[in-house]
Amino acid sequence: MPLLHWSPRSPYVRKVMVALHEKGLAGSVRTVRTHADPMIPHEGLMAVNPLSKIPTLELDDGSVLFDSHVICRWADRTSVSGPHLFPENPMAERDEALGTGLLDIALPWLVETRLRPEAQRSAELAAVYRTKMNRVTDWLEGHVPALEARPFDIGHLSIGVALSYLDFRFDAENWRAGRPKLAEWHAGFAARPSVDATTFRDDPRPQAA
Ligand SMILES: N[C@@H](CCC(=O)N[C@@H](CS)C(=O)NCC(=O)O)C(=O)O
Repeated sequence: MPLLHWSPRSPYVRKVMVALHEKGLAGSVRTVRTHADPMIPHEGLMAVNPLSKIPTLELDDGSVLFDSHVICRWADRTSVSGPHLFPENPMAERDEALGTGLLDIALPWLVETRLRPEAQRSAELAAVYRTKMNRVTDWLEGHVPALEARPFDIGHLSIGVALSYLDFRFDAENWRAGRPKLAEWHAGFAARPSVDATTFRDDPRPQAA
């Protein structure tokens, strides 16, 4: 059975978990809790993914897949059940890039504001991340009719997970304020069984390998 390097804290992993649930594959993949710390390269993980990142999926034939985009595509190709996550419409993958791009802002923002030793934190960088987060969510507020006009795909999945991650780590930013359409759209996303089954959680970290 394929083995997924997994964490309940990682939004990129959650993208994959939601995709596996949507495609009816959640019971066909084992998970192993892997702590991928950007400051501590993980020897065990690097043996299969030299980038030392999760999600990483080890397949039965010994081949390895990363990153979240590639694994979600694999899930879509592997199972015909559930929504077609990667349709011909390029807007699906454009919106996937937007959701993942929001995560690519949120993760370093988290490092900058909470994880880096206080003396090394940059208020300037944190302000840049906040500006970008606000611009992306403003853009999305105007983009809700386009999201609602097409069936659920990887774009909805990626944007929905990114907004859920803002709730998990940046609740005080209150992204819903002034964005009622996006808030309503996200409530519909959060009600999907695949999303409900894969919530973020600050579990105890495993020992470094
Ligand atoms: N582009 C990658 C990003 C994956 C990523 O950055 N994952 C984080 C965990 S949330 C990680 O493994 N960080 C460890 C590191 O950067 O060394 C994807 O979409 O899968």
